[in-house]
Amino acid sequence: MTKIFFLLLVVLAFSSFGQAGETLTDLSSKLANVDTDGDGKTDLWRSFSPTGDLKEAKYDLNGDGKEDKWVLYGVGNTRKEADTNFDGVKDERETKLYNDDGMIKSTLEKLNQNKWEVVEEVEVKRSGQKAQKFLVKKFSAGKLIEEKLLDTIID
Ligand SMILES: [Ca+2]
Ligand SMILES: [Ca+2]
Repeated sequence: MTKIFFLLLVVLAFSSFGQAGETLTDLSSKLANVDTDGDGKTDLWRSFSPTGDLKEAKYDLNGDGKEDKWVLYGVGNTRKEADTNFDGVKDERETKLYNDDGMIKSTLEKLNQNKWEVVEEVEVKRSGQKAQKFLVKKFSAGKLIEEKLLDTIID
């Protein structure tokens, strides 16, 4: 951790980023290209909107220099895609939908014999502002195999 922090300091010292009053955390969160594991190679590429909002993040999870996880940040949604076995083909994707109260639904899909299948859905249902119910549906070969209330939170 100390090593990564030191590298970050070095990167920041020689980068063109930096405006008066910004903290280190602010600066590191705005770096477009990041070497998260400190091996000298970029493994996280990010792009931001003109207003500074994170729009897209791409990751190299196995250190081969090629992207294998992509996350798109939209308005009220995020979409993640991944090549989990690093064969160059995306095989997992997840969509999350949000409203002002937080996440309302997430859907996880996996590629199975060249077909996308929904394997899990999570729905967050709210009753007023106090109760949250997390409903999980699991699928196998396109069929619903389990449906349960995962959790109930009463504030
Ligand atoms: Ca990779
Ligand atoms: Ca793959």
